[in-house]
Order: sequence, then structure tokens, then C-alpha cells
Amino acid sequence: MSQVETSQPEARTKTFGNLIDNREVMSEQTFSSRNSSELSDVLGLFPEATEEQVREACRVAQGAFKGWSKTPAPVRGELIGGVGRALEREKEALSRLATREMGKTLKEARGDVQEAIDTCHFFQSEGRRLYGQTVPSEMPNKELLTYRRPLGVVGIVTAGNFPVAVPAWKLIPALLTGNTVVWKPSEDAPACAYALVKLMHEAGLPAGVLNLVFGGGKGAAGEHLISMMDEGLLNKFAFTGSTAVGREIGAIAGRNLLHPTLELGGKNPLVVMRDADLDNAVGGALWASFGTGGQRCTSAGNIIVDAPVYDDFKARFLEATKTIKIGDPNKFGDVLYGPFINERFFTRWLEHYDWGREDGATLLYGGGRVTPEAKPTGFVGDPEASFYGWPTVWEGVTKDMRQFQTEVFGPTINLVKVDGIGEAIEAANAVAYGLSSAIYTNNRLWAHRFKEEIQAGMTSINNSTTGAEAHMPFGGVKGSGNGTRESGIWVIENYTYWQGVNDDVSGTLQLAQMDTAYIEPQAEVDVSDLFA
Ligand code: UN1
Repeated sequence: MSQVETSQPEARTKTFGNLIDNREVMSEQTFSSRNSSELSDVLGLFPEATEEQVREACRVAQGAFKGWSKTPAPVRGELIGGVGRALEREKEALSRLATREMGKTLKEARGDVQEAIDTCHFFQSEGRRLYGQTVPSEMPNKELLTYRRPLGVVGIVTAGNFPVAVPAWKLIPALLTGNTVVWKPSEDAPACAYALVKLMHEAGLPAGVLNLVFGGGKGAAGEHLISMMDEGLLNKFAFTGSTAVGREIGAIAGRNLLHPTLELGGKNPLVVMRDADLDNAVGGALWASFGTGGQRCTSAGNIIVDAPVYDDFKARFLEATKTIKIGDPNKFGDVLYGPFINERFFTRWLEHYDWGREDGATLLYGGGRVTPEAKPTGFVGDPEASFYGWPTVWEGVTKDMRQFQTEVFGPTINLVKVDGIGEAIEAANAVAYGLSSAIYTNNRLWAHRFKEEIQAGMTSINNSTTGAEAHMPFGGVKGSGNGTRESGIWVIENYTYWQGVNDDVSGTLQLAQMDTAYIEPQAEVDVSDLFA
């Protein structure tokens, strides 16, 4: 969690710099990164990069582009393999740092780091592919070829909920394909970002290829980096965060004719049909709703339950919700979720209680902030050490309600009753987002219809809305993004452009479409005449 420094920090608190041209560059203003579960624990002080420092980082990345883009792709791939090995070596330390800094459980933090390792493994060998095509020409003695070329300097801004995996989804393919980078990580996870970049530099990235600038978003380093598109210093932008900010980035990128990667919000539906294995569905729904305290972009937003099993599902789901263990994941290994990543997310989440009451939904369980006086039975530790939220369940939620439509990014879920697969799909599609989705059913036709008709970039059948594997296309439709995909082979499209090459060795001017020597057909053959 980040905090603007007001009091004098303890003398032993270390101050870190931006990493520009592989050198530590300090800024006058700093902010602190704090343990999300215990706000008195400071991890370090990080710089608020100035506009001039961000500009300098972009210029440095521009300068490093020529050398890096000319480095053979298999050599770049081997370096990425080295990053993967460094991450494997430091997996435990980095996972513990992520748990301390942003508050996810250690099991999840290990998954976060593993996703980055998987990404390195995938792209290590992609350095030996990055295939282009040889294409037949319509002319003799002429060859057609296609090449993937890097775009140039990539500006990257990421969120704090996946401090290692989601940056790696962008950094690794961007670098592998020969681009250079300026990255502004979330102010909620600067320590993880610093450690990640140090490991990437350790693997041998030449100076200036990957630059790290710290600071806030609005009016700070994030906005400065975005504005570098207008200064012509960036050739690509990649962003994970809110739909509102994504739209602004899209507009600025658009007027500069750049195609940004935008991974934005979600209000992901999880459907439970009448024939579902209810134990499996309850387990999946519980994890999708409350895992990471609901602070994944793939967390479930609405659980859409088929009428015949509604009461049964609701009873089991509530029973399971009441026993969830919550608390400081640094101290208690078996909690399902920890604190809010920051106070801002907590405050925004609290608002939805007013929406629920005003819009006429029914609160089945949960009550805002966990306090010493009011805590769920499964809460362990000191609730006042940070911002912890009750697992919250609503019912009677309908499509017109704000909490049905809006991403609340916290441990809250809505139960929505429907009748049959048609109504279930209609409800699932009735939001302005389309990131992830899930259905629990053993009816193959229903699963097939859901898969085909759901408006979402990702769909799970009999599994949670979360948990995309590192080599599958990640991204959404509608308000969840602009159609770009991260991960696997698909992401390469977003960090390269195609160059088509005509190589004419004929020694004469051969004009395509005009000089092409097509073969003239002979006289027409009438088959019935042949056998008359
Ligand atoms: C995110 O919340 O921004 O599919 C990413 C998942 C994870 C990634 C989530 N692999 O839940």
C-alpha cells in the first residue's frame, strides 16, 4: 500500500530510486510503500518521478532501441530464459515481498510469481520462432516475405493486484520482440516492481532497455508517461487498470495513431445451473467471489443461479461464507483473503452498501469494515492494523441496480435468480463489461450455448472466473478492453508490426496486377455434350 510521506520516516527506511539507463535516479519527492496488512510497517521510500525524469527515461529507451532491436531474437529469448531462472531462484523471497506489500495470500503470491516464470519459459523459446512467412509471388523471379518488426519504445502502466504476473505479461513479450520499455508500476507495489526490474537487469538487459519510473497516476508519473505519447516519444502503450483511465489512454493513443493494449475492468458472471454439481459450484463461487478479497479483474461480480437450485445453493454458499478465514496473510497461512490493497479501494467498496440499500437489494451477510467490535467468526489477528472488509452477500439484485452493473473490487457478491439457460445467458450479458465468465453445468448443450453466446473474452466451464493460464489469450470485450490480448502467441501481435517485403531478382520492372502472366483458358467444355 502506498502513502504520501507526512512525518519523518524512520532513519532505517531505505530510499530507492527510479531505474533509468540501469542507474538509480532519485527524485526530490518520495512516497512510502507499506505492508498492506499492517500499515505501520514501511517497506521503503520510493521516488515520485518528475515529468522531466519520465521524459528522460523515454529518451534513454529510444536511444537503446537500435542496439536491442538488432540483437538476434534467439539471443533475446535466452536472456528472457535467464530472467525466468532468476525468478525461480528468488520465487520465495519475491512471493513473500508481494504478500507483505499488497496483501494477497502467500499461496496466491507464489502463483503470481509462477505466472511470470511461465511467461519467461514460453517466450524464451518464442525467440527461436517469431516466424514470418515466405509467400508465393504472382511474378517469376520474385519473392515475397513477411517479417515481424518491433514497434519502438513501449510505455507501460500496471495495477497493484498482480504485482509480478501482469507486468511480466507486458514486459516479457515487449522486450522479446525487440522493443525497449518505460514502466510505471502501481504505487501500491513499487517494491515488487523494483525487485523484478533488478532481476531482469541481472539477467543481462543492456542499459536503457528497461526503465522503471515510480509515482502516482493522476497528475504524477503515470500521467506524465501517458503524455509522452503526445510528445512522440512512445510507439506503444500498454495499460492494466480501470475502464475510465483506459478510455483516456485510448483517446490519447488514438490521436497519435497508436494501438494501445488495454486490460480494463470486469463484472464477471458465474452461472450455476439446476444440474450443476453444487459442491463444486459453491467452492468455485466462493473462490471467485472472495479470493484476493475480490480484487482481481477476473473476480466474480454476479452469481446467476437457476431457480430450482437457488435456495439450496444460497444456503450452502452462505454457510461456506460464514466460515471464511480472513486476516494478515503474513502471519496466518490459511486465510482465504487479507486486507484491501489500499484505502482508496476500501472507501470505494464501502459505497456499494448505500447503493444496495437505496436500490432495494437485500443484504444477506456482511457489514463493511471489520472492526474489533464487529468481526466475522473466521477473522484472525488485529483488524485495526489495516483495512479489512466483511465477506458480503446480497440477493434480490436486478439488472437495473448499480451493484449489478458496477465493478466494486472488494469481497462482495450478488446472488441473481433466473429461470433456465436463456435467462441465465441474458443476465450474464446484461453488463457493460465482458472480461471473464463461468458456468457450472453438466448439460453439454447448455455449456455449449453459454460458450457461444456469452459476451466475454474468457469462459470457464465448471471452474472459477479466475485463473487464466499464462499461455492463453487474456483480455475482454465491451468495457473490459479494446480487443487486444495478452499472453501466449496472441500478445506478439500487439508488440510488433508486419513488414511485407517484395524481393525482385528478375532484373526487369515487373508490375503486379498489370504484368502478371495468367494462363488463358481453352475452349469451353460442355460435359453433357461429351456423352450425348
Ligand atoms: C488481473 O486480475 O488483472 O486469471 C489478472 C487470473 C489471473 C490473472 C488476473 N491469472 O485470475
